[in-house]
Amino acid sequence: MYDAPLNYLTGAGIRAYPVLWLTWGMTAISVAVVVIIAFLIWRALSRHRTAVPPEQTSSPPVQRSASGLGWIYVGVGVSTFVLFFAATWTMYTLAAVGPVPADAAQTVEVTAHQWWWEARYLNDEPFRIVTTANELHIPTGEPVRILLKSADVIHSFWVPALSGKTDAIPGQTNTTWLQADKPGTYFGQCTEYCGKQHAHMGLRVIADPPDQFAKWRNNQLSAAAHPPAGSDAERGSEIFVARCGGCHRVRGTVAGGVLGPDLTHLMTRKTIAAGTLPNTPAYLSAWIADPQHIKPGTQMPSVPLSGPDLQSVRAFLQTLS
Ligand code: HEC
Ligand SMILES: [Cu+2]
Repeated sequence: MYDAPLNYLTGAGIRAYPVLWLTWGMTAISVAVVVIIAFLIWRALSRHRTAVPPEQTSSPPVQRSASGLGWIYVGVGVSTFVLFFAATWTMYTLAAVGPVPADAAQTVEVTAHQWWWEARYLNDEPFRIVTTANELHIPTGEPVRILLKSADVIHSFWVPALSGKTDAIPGQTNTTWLQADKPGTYFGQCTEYCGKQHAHMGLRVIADPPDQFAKWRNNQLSAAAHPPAGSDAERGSEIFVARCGGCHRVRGTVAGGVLGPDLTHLMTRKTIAAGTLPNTPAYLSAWIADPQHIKPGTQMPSVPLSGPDLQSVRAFLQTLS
């Protein structure tokens, strides 16, 4: 349920531009090759040998000019040049966009899970580390270093409008980077088949102007506020700790699980379950009631809850802003 396509024909950052030039350049070269070859085939097919005039008894010997062979050398020469040029351009582009710029101030450790993305904004001071899922906020106009890990199988991280693909491989940390020069939401997707719900492993990169990004980050640093005493949400928080806290963390409560996404600021996310559903109260209830129906095979089990308990848990989740 993504509201924008994974468009790789446009982009918005210093890392994306050289790749875009290459994409369009290669497309132009390929189209030119097809057009030229098609033209030559058409020329060859439409050439007729001149008919033998009726007064002549035998046809003249076929004329083959020796210079015809010369065209083979021209063809081989042009092809070699074009392929060499394309290979050099590709290597040049790879070398230009590969290394993380030295001024990358922000490092985000992104761990791919079947089938969602965990993002930890690293910081020298451990209490300033922010953890979120599936929706990465980045400041515009700044390079952001991404350390890619995998918790299980091979996945691949791709936000086409910002950067090239990089694999997330178990037991290994791959480095990539992103830079968005315009504010907006950039869509990404796991691009290495990783199991049943591979298609439901989307991510979003939300580029905010630096002051808004700082606000977002400060809010993410705060722990969840305790719901008002005696409220439905408070009852929900107790059920949550007991039934969900083994897998989910909500800072400010004793729920400290790490198998599922950190839910401390769940309400700041636009989607749930890696872009599968919009984050609305109705979908939230539907997800908690039966995640296996929505995303069969997901690592979140369907936890049996009574109607009123589900209601309370949702009321608690809705306080997590
Ligand atoms: C066995 C571990 C486990 C338990 C127990 C569990 N969850 Fe989950 N939960 C997960 C995993 C894993 C995901 C990610 C699923 C995905 O996107 O494929 C998830 C996703 C979610 C999400 C979506 C978060 C997001 O940002 O996408 C919500 C909300 C959620 N769980 C709520 C709950 C609630 C409420 C309970 C208790 C009733 C619960 N979970 C119990 C593992 C668990
Ligand atoms: Cu995948």
